[in-house]
Amino acid sequence: MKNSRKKDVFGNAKKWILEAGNIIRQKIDDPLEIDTKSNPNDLVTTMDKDTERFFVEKIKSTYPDHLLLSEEGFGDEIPSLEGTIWIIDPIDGTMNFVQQKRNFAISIGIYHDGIGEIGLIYNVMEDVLYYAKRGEGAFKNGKALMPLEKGLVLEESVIGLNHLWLCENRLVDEKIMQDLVKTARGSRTYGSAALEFAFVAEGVLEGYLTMSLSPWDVAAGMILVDEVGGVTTTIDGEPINLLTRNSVFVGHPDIHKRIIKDFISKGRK
Ligand code: 2AM
Ligand code: CA
Repeated sequence: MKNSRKKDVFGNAKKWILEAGNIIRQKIDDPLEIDTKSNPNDLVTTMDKDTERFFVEKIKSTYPDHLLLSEEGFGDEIPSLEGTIWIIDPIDGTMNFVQQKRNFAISIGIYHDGIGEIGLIYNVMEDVLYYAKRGEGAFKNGKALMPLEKGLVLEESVIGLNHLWLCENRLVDEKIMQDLVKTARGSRTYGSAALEFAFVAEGVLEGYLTMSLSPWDVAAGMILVDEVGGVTTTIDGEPINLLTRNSVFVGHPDIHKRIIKDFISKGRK
């Protein structure tokens, strides 16, 4: 993407994400219509859909040549990553939004011919905006995030884990995952993949592993984490395919390497 175009796209994306967040904050106590999707705990609300429609309308009227891949389906059918594609989760952490009215984010990743150019993750209730532009670093409320510290060890790391890993036991041996949790200094489950990526980029979480995420859960976070020297792969260390669901393992490069070598490679089913 050309630099002048990128600046314009970033400016609008930032303006729209803050605007959408502001609307959500104003309506946070309004009654919600809640539906379920793939399972009884996979929630969607009118707010998810209205927020997604807000972005579709803005993007389509401003950039008619851009495409949109988004969670609630108001975007385009995306057969390939060719062109400029906005990959959007209007509310990441919908269960947190419904149950806690906090700890959720709007996530926007903008890709050009498959390359991540711009990522924004907005922690709506805390009014914290993380963003990154490829090659220009990552930022939190305008302040540059530092490159991830060298020489970290797992024994002093905090790892984000989705609880489904431990109880469903579908991909990795349960005992191995217990060993991982015992070896790390601590584990956390925040319930918003986008925020977990942002925390890895910020260096407050050394890794985050989960069984199955969609492109919109990871698109912005991957760009953010890449800018500070972090790594995002599937749990087997393979590249993420942004056209399908993937298992996801994002982290500090040393911790990522160690967890794959000493844990996942030994417990993979
Ligand atoms: P969502 O809130 O946008 O659905 C929860 O640990 C994290 O996993 C959230 O980022 C959530 O995104 C994501 N997730 C992806 N697929 C999910 C599913 N089928 N059910 C619940 N959470 C899912
Ligand atoms: Ca969502």
